[in-house]
Amino acid sequence: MINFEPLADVVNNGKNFLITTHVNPDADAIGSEIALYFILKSLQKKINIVNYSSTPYYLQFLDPDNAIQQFNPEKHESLFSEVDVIIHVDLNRCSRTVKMEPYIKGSKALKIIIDHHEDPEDFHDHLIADTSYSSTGHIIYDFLEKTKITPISPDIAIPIYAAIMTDTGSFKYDRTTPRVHRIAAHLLEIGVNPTDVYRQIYDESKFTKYKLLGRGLESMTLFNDGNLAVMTIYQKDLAECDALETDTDGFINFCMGVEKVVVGLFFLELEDGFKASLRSKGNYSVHKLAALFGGGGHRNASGIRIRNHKMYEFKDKIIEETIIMINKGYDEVQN
Ligand SMILES: [Mn+2]
Repeated sequence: MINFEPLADVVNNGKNFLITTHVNPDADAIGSEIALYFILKSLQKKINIVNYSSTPYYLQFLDPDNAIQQFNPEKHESLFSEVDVIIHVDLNRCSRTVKMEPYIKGSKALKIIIDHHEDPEDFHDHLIADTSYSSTGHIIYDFLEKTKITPISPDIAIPIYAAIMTDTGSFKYDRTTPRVHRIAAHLLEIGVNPTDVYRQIYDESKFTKYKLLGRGLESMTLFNDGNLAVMTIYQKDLAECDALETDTDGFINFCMGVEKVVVGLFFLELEDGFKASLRSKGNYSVHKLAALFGGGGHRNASGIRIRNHKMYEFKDKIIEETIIMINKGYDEVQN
């Protein structure tokens, strides 16, 4: 059980807040930022939200005030000395803020992490974290419920619902507990329209995404007797389909839909390196696998991002280590 008192103290006593999250933010990252923004706004605090990445088009509806700014060193440098609190949501490693990292680490502001990933880095003053939570949005909900610091308005309920819905894979992953459904029910009572939130995130995609998905599905390959599925997208595919990195969000799930597959790997070539998304079922821990290559995340969902190296230098090695992990059997820690 998380002790929310330190966070309540900071929220009550802080005056000038900076909120940020990880590179390529998902709906849990953006939803948690916006929920916090409306909480702090209701308490008349000064708030800036600054992210390294721009907000994906299908998440912009979560930011009705257009509060999120994209990081620009010239514009934001002074902010890091002006604010008295920096809150990092859905973030376990400061390097996941990319070029913001030196500014964050150099700032004298009080640093808070609100997160549910494994192995948080020690760069914080207060860690509000628990890996058993479905999402960071879920932690923020509990914070509100426990402390009653402000009522849960629809403005706060919508981004929290989006965070929980997406991080549970629309209420199907294994942290979809009765409690998660009770929270969702409460958020619906407050006024969240679940059809509308789902549609805006998943059913308003650009056609280019589906052209690119075709390339991804075509590339899918099975290894190790069919229990490992690998999908790959190259820069060439992005260019030819006129698609963006964010269009690949969710492609990994198609690897997990294949019978017998227990681990899925999605490789995306980037302009300055590559990223790999790792997913697993049950007790197979892709978090440990990702950690071998400097990545991290959760037991069943992790990521690796490597800059200044070509994808081919690492891809075979990552597949090799995945097969070793699968053949070793279940994660020894879980048994
Ligand atoms: Mn999350």
